[in-house]
Amino acid sequence: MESRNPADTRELIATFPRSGSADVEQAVNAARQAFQLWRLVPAPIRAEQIYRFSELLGQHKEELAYLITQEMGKPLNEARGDVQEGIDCALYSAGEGRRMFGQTTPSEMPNKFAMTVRSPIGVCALITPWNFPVAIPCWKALPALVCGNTVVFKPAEDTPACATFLIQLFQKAGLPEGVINLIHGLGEEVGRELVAHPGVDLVSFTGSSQTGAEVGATCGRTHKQVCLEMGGKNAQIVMEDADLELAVEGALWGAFGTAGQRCTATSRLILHSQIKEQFTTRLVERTHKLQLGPGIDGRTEVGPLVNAAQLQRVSRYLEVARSEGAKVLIGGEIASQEELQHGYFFQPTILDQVHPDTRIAREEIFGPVVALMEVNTFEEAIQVMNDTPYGLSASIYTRDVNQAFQAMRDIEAGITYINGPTIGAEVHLPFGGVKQTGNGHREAGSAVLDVFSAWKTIYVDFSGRLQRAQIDNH
Ligand code: UN1
Repeated sequence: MESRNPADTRELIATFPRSGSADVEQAVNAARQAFQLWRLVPAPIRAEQIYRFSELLGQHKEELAYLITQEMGKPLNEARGDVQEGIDCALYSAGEGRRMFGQTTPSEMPNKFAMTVRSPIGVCALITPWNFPVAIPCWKALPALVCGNTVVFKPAEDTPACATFLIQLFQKAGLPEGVINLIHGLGEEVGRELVAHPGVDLVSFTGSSQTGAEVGATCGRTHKQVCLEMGGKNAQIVMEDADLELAVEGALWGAFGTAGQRCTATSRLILHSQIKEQFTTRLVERTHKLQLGPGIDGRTEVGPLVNAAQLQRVSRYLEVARSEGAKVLIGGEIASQEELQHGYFFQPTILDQVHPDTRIAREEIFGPVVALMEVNTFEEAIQVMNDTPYGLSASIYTRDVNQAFQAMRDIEAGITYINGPTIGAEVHLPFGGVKQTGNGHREAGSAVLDVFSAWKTIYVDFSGRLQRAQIDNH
C-alpha cells in the first residue's frame, strides 16, 4: 500500500504491506510469548527502557515532525507538538514505573495483612488514528508497557511511516523482541481480526464512533477489556463579559488548528447575543487572514485534510449545511488556488444561523468547519452545549467567576476549559469523554493505569489458623 503526501499527492512517502491473517497470528503469538518474560521484568526496569525511548524521541524530534507533516499534513509546529506530547507521555509513564502505588489496609482479622497490587492484563491491541500519529500511540503504548503488558499496534493506514519510525525507536531503546509488534493494513481486514483474536486480552481504540461501536461489540462478545475514545462535537461558549480578543484567538485555534481534525476540535461556537455580531466580525476577519497551505511551509496555519475521503466528507457536510439553511460566512469550498490543486485543501469555514437540531450542529465533521449558534442567557448556553450525544471537550469564555464554576459543574464533558480553547490537553491529566464519546475509561494521567492493569487484592494470613471473615469476629 502507498502513503502519499496529502498536501501534494504526487509525492510518495512510503510503501507498506497490506498485512493479513498470518501477520495478525504471528504478531499476537509473539506478544503472547514475550508477555511471559516482560511481566516479570520489574516495573522500574521496564521504565528505564521507556526513558531511553523518550530520549530517542527527543533526538529525532525534528525528523519525526517532518515525517508527520509529510504524511498527514499538519503544520510543522503542530507536528513538533505531536512529538513533544509523545515525549511528555514517555517521561510521565516512565516515572510511573517507580510508583504504581497500591494500597495497604488493615484486615478485620488479627495477624492478617491486606494489600492491593497492579498486575498486567496481557496482550493489548492498540488501534490508533492518523491525526496524532505519534502522541496517541504513545498515550496507549507507554502506559501499557510500563504496566507489564505486551502490545500489538495497528496504526491508521494513513500514517504507516510514522508508526514504523516509532517502532524503530522502540527497538533502539532496547525493548525485547515481541514486546511491541506492528501490523499495517486495513482496519476492516487486520484491525477487525486483531480485535476478535482470542490471544488478545485488551483493546484500546481511538477513532470514529461507528467503528468504536463495532470494536466494543466484539470485545463484549469475546470478554475483552476495552477502552474506547470516539467522537466529539465540542463547543466553546462566549459570554457577554468575555475578553473577546482572547475568545476569538481561542476559537480560531480550536476550530482550525490541525484543520479541525482533532477529536477535541471546536465545532460549535455558542455566542451570547450581546457580543455575537462583534465576535463574528472579528472571527471572520481573522479567518480571512489564515494561511492555508502545505504544512512544510513555515507560514502555513491550516494544512490539508488527510485524504480524499475526508475531503469528500467535509464537502458533503457543506451541502447538508446549505440544505439545512445555514449561512456560509466564509469558506465553504475546496481551496481553489492553483498551487493547492494536488492536495486535499478545504477552506476554513464558518457557518452562521445553525439550529441546534440540525445535522451540522450534531454530527462530527472532522474538518475546518465551525457552526455559530446564538443564545440569550447562560442557562441557554449550557443547555445548547449539552444538547449533543457526545461529551469530550468544552470551553467557556467569561470573567464571571460564579458562571465559570457553574459551567465546570454543569457542562457534560470529560474535559472543560475556562478561558481557553477546547484543544490543549496535557498528558499528566486524564483524557476522555462522557456520553457517546467513550466507554467510561480515561487515557493519560494516572487514570490510564486503570485501563492497562488489573487490581489484584492480596490477603496474607500469618495467624496459622483458619480465620473466617464476617463470622469469627462478630
Ligand atoms: C485527539 O484529537 O484525538 O488536546 C487528541 C488536544 C491534544 C490531543 C488531541 N493534546 O487537542
